[in-house]
Amino acid sequence: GGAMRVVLGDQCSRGLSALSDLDPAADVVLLAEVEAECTYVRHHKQKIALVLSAMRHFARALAARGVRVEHVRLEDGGNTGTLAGEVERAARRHRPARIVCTHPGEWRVLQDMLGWGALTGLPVEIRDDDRFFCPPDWFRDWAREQEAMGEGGPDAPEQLRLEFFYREMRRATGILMEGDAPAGGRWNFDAENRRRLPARFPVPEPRRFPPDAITREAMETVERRFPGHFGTLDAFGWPATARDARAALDDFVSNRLPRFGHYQDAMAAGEPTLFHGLVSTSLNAGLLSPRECCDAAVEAWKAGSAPLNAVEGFVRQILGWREYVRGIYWLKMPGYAALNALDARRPLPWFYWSGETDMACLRQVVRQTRDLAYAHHIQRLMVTGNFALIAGLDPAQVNEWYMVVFADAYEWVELPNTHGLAIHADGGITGSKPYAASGAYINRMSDYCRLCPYDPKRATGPDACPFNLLYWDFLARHEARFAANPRMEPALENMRRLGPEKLAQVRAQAAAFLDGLD
Ligand code: FAD
Ligand code: DLZ
Ligand code: SF4
Repeated sequence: GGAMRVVLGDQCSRGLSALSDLDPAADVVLLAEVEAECTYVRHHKQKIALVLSAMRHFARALAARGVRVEHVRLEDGGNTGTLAGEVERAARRHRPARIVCTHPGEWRVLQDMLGWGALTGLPVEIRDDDRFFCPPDWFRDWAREQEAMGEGGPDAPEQLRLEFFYREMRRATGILMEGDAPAGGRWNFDAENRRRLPARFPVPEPRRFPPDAITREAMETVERRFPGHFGTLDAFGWPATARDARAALDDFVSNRLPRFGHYQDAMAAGEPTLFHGLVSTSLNAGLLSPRECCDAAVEAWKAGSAPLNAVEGFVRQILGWREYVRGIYWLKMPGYAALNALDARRPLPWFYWSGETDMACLRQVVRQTRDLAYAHHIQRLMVTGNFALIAGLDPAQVNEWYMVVFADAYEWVELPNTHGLAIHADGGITGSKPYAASGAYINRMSDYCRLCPYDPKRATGPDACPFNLLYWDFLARHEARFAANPRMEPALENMRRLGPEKLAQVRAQAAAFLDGLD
């Protein structure tokens, strides 16, 4: 017997390690659509449709190359509904000599996979997922070194910082390097990447990919099987094949990358995507490689069609942040998911699902998320994330929300962004200080406040912006903890400048606002 090679829904990559030495004469490839993966969180309808469509396209492409493919569809009779159940069933049918897999993206699935050997009585080989730049072991060693160098010793998590990691990755890959030096003489052009979008600034429509017959069928399956899941399918336009994913990347590089840098942190009403790449769904499902993305951006810079600040900014997100959060995830799981450093306990307000709130910024972001399964980084971090942080929302519920609502959500990337960057539940493993901000930040970086009944300049009175109330209340609530962090000193200083009387007034109003949320 040959090998049974298991391909998960986010492993639809030609170069997948589990397929590298495939013998079409002897081997079989298993792709299993299963209920459990569609419902372990109630994913956005677009995410499920995308993954099912990608699996169906991929299975077809393999079969067209003469590979024996066992593709179990969600609605096939006898489908056990779980990955383990389908692996066992397929092993009984095909009697392979061994099972070959690629390391899964989620800790939960790894635990499952580690049991497949006992379940089938077959040897199971789990290969590294080499679709990333940085192997988890390499990250582990790097993190240990950083911790050892930190003044606080091995328990000082503050030493794991993106910037240093990113430079190592630049050196290791040679991307945007000129010999030993960073291209253009600087590692980081962030300071140039914080512009507000000028009024009536033209924003190109990103290319959408109208659903083909396979995607339409996947969408019908989703409507039939998961009608109660969050979100709508009407605007589905994600690429579901490697070829379309590449076309989407090219569309970004030609039409949006040149302005990606300057407006990376901007937000604008009615502009859900601005100059962003829209590549995360493809990257995470395996339709696009991170190397391809970085190379395409660097090519544009070399050809003179995109400036370095934009190209470096984009490369940093993929070569830096994406790899960094994955490293943190595998270093810190499973404990990471349960962290709650700020002891946040408040339940997630209903408007996160309904969009029914008079806060214009939150309304815009939640509604576009429902319709598109997408929000860009600053919306995720500084609107829904910031509100969750300063309102003290329960990390487990916040985490679940982020897993549910986005088409690119997989726990390895979602969890460190949520528990780390957005709500600081990890106490500083990912970033050295919480990204807490008042309404002034949202007002500076967007035009949302013009649509809002609240006033971003007020912190008391009936039209005080809730972000202001909650921001000051958040700082006061955690003053003792934050006083130990020098990076929080300027914020605490501003808070103290309000004076005890005004602060008490703001906090009383914050308490009333929070009571009204439940
Ligand atoms: P662009 O802005 O064009 O960036 C290019 C690429 O860089 C992205 O596609 C992504 O692959 C990578 N990238 C950018 N920022 C990050 C980051 N902070 N971490 C990891 N990769 C990054 N990204 C996900 O892919 N899945 C998630 O579930 C997810 N959840 C998030 C939750 C929160 C609270 C926050 C603050 C961020 C989250 N991100 C997540 C990161 C980021 O917001 C998205 O990757 C990005 O918005 C995707 O859109 P884009 O492709 O247009 O990105
Ligand atoms: C996300 C997802 C969905 C919705 N459905 C399936 C599926 O039916 N079969 C499958 O193999 N994978 C699916 N996936 C992707 C897995 O959830 C993903 O592989 C794990 O979360 C690990 O990243
Ligand atoms: Fe959001 Fe406050 Fe601006 Fe309203 S005023 S849009 S709540 S930041």
